Amino acid sequence: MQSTVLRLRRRLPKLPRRLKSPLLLLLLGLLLLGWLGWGGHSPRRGDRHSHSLKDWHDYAVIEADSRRSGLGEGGRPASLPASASARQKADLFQANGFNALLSDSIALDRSIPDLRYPECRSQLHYRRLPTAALVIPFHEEHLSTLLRTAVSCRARAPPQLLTEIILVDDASQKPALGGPLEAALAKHFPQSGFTRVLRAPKREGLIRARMRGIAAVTADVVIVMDSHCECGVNWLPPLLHPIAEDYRTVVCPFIDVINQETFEIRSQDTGARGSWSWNSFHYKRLPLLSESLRHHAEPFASPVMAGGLFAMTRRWFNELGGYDSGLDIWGGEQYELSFKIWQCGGRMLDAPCSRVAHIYRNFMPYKNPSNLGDFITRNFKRVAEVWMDEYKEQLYSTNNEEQYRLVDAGDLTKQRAIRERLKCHNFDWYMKNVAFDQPKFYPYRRPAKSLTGFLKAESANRCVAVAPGNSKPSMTTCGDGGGGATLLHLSERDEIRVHASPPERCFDVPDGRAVQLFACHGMRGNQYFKYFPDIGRLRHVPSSRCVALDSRLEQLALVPCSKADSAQRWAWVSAA
Ligand code: UD2
Ligand code: MN
Repeated sequence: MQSTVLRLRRRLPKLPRRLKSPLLLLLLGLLLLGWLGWGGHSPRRGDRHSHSLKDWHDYAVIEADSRRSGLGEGGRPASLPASASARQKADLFQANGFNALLSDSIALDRSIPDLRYPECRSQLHYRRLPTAALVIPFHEEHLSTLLRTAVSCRARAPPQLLTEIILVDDASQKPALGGPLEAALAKHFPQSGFTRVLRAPKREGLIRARMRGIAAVTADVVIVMDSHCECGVNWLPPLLHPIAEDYRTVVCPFIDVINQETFEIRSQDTGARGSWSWNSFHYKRLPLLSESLRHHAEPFASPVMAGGLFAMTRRWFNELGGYDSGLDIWGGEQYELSFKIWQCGGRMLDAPCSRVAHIYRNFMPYKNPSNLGDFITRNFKRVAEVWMDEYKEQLYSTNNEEQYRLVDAGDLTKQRAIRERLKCHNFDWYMKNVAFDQPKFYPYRRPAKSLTGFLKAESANRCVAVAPGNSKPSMTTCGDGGGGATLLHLSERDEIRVHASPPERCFDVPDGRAVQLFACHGMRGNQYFKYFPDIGRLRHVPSSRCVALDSRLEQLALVPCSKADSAQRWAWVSAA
């Protein structure tokens, strides 16, 4: 503060002394307003200089919604009549992952609850906003939930802004998604050319299906949506407003929850920033920063999008080369797009005043092509190899590591060329500037530096014992102070030394299958281990495999690292 004032004083040398202090006060006042965050605020009714802004609410639609009554109206929980067939309900639930039979009894244009913060009701947005197209990929979606997505988003969007809806059929087999879908679209959207259905000749996965849809868009902005959503009050203008200021800003709505059983619509929480966990690469969330808590209706920066719902200019999407077309079926694309948006000079915001509800389900109801192998790990590896630099090792060494190493990520030259061409920041920049508090909530898993104690299998009360003449460690019951277990030392040279028997012997894996004992050589090689205390993993570095309790042979086996395998979890129990 002091130095700001001083700097200001120095910049005003020519002014008469009398004028200096009022001017300073004015400048300080403006600075203070800036600090309070007023500068970044969305304008609202009553603000001055709002001639280029307007209230985009469609009060006729809001009013009509408020007068509706019936099953599921207002997003209230619904249920099927007692006469409904339990068998049919169960079959449709199994095929869709949600109560599709109930969906068929709820109006496509049902009313929804206004879950927004009250401040959103008076938010103004630019009078001139870019046009937008909705792109909805679907694979074996239930007809009524698919139609409801299009109908509800259209009904609550200004017609001059939402100019087209493109549905991309990712090789669905359900008969209802053929002729009946087209007939229903013609009925609900009579305006010629407003909806289009593109049909992929063979199964592509949601990533390439989205790209097929986006390539057909003529509007300025693309809005990607899952095929089982419902749009909230005035959902579109808050997405477009920040984009109108900068075509490289990508904006996500808040995602509310449509209950899979009752179709009730509720909010998830009061908002959060997107993130991931290192030891699963699952989408996770970070708490809001204090500034957003104070101005909770204002858009805020988010490191990662949830994936399915976002608004982005066609121009920026294309400049980024779209998605990596080598990503198959499902998964990882939210990271790919988020990382490159940020690393290559754009930014990503969540807009609390734009709400879209989505049916979350507990299982994936559709089948995936069996010839693609483990496509999720491959997708993750493609993203990590192109964008995450040295941070990728965090991902590999604390997950199903051997799988990550074995999977062939395929050709990455095109993706790396994009990063090169756009002179994108590296991942370290992203971690420090965008996901700066991520490690606080999802910490890096670091190996221990050195430890002394008894090695205990967490899946059983078994501890490692080394008898003087044996060539392999064996197992014994862990007792007080170790019982019959042998004191081991994880050294700073990353070897596991057996203290008991001079000359000291070390864990060694000469055959890649089981832990044996050899004279310590201090050269790492086959004696090179890392222990990750947070996940209890004891990893043999040269083979990228993990030590597991072989309870049948009562020895230490080397197996592919797996998070699910409890036999691979080890605790280092202190001797005291
Ligand atoms: C979440 C995201 C989804 C995507 C995915 C990870 C939300 C609300 N959803 O998926 O958008 O980021 O995580 O990749 O953020 N689909 C196809 N072809 C396929 C498989 C799916 O077109 O082979 C469609 C499907 O009909 C749906 C969309 O892709 O419209 C997403 O699939 P989902 O709803 O099964 O996945 P979800 O919600 O778990
Ligand atoms: Mn979904």
